[in-house]
Amino acid sequence: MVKWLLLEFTDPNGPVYYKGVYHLFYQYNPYGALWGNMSWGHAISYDLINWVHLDIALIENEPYDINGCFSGSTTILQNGEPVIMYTGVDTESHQVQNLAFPKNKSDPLLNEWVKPSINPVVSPPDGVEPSQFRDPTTAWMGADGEWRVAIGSQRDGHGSATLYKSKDFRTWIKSPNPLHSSNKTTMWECPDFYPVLVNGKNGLDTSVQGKDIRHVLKASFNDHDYYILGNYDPESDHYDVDVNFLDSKRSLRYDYGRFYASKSFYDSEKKRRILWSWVNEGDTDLDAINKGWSGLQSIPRSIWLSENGDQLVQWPVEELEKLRAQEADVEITFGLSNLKDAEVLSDEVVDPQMLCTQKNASMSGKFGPFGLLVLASEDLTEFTAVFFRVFRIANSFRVLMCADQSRSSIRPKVDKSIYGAFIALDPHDAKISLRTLIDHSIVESFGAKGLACITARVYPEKAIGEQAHLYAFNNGTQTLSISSLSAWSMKKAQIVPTRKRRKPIIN
Ligand code: DQQ
Repeated sequence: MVKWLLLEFTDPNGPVYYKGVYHLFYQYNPYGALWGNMSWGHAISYDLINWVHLDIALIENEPYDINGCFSGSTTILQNGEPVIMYTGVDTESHQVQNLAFPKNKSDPLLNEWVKPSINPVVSPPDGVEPSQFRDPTTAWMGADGEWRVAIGSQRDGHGSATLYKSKDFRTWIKSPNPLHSSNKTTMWECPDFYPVLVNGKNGLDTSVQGKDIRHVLKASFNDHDYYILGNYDPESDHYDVDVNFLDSKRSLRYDYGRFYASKSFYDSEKKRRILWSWVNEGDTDLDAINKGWSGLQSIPRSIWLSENGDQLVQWPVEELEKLRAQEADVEITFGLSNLKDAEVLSDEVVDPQMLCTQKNASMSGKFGPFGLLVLASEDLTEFTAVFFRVFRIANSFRVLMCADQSRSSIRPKVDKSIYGAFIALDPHDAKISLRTLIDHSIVESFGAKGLACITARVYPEKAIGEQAHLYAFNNGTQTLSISSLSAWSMKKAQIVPTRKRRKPIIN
């Protein structure tokens, strides 16, 4: 949704708040609209909405990163100085971890970055595949005052977060045990490890330990960002998880649509944790070349633990409301009654995406489908439906949230998947809300106040600009009420390009 006309643009890297300025670095190809020549682009903002692009922060120009400056993180050291740790792909295509320091730490814009001569500071250890060892987390300090960092790794074909410790952030020693691993997944890309409060929406700095805190581990694999919850002991570095990745009937994901390689950071100004993610394209490589760019960043989301502690909740940062004038940010709440009559779902383990595909927006049911048709052409030959269905499983109620792209465009060869997620419904509070942020080719939806999120990429041909309509609908037999509906059109965020650009290489 924050769109940057930027050639190829993927993972958010090292987001940080420093001296009153938000910084977002990102995987960037300065020479083309497809993946390659990975460097760190750099943009800054005072409000997370309007952005100015600065010159590229890191380019692949040293033996230890000559084949790419891959993803990584920023940590604020105890003296207040930021340091980047990123993955370099070296001359042998091995993945090593490197540092970069600001040239002038009193510059709030952090315009220039210097790679120290001690790079690389970490090389692939025995047992880890040298081409699968990347994406260091933001570091945190343990009970002994030493820094820790976890690095995405693949061991014997399985995902793992290798743990390193350091007294000075320069010399890193591998810990005997990984922070965590799983034999059900392959490589973990872009791991993220951070504390969350058991009660409350405030975020925490990565190094905060103590009572009433739980730890989230996110890993990117199988094209999705999965997370688990657990208790971390800062003395032993033992991470005791509730349920490991892919071990439960219901694996937790940040988003059930297009959302990958995300990274969070602690905003010390507003005491919140903010999540960024790469939203990739659903059209073809040729489309990317023709339009000259590919890849979006999601709207930044605040993230915290739900009241019952079962999962995370996400909500667009409050600054987004500054852009509201009247209709591409829609909030609607549906009131439900006679829930006992809801359709029965016998199989609790059914895949929500499959269920949304079987029961798409045009298939009438009892409670639902009801929701919004967005980016709809007047003749309804194009629309994206974001909707709910309510089911009963024994004595509990489950809401199925779907984003149906099957009719989103008359264009062939663009992805038209139907996405789905489940949300538990409290029968004593029988209403369900939906907030949807809509831009030309992206629809970001937040169900039940952020308990389930689905990001869709759609490419309408007719439902563009003034021709894009919005409808609320109910195709279920059960009557519902709309207890609130607000819609705002959004002003354009300002994205200021850098003046200093590298010239493309013409072969
Ligand atoms: N993208 C980066 C890697 C990371 C992957 C390379 C995830 O560091 O693992 O561009 O999208």
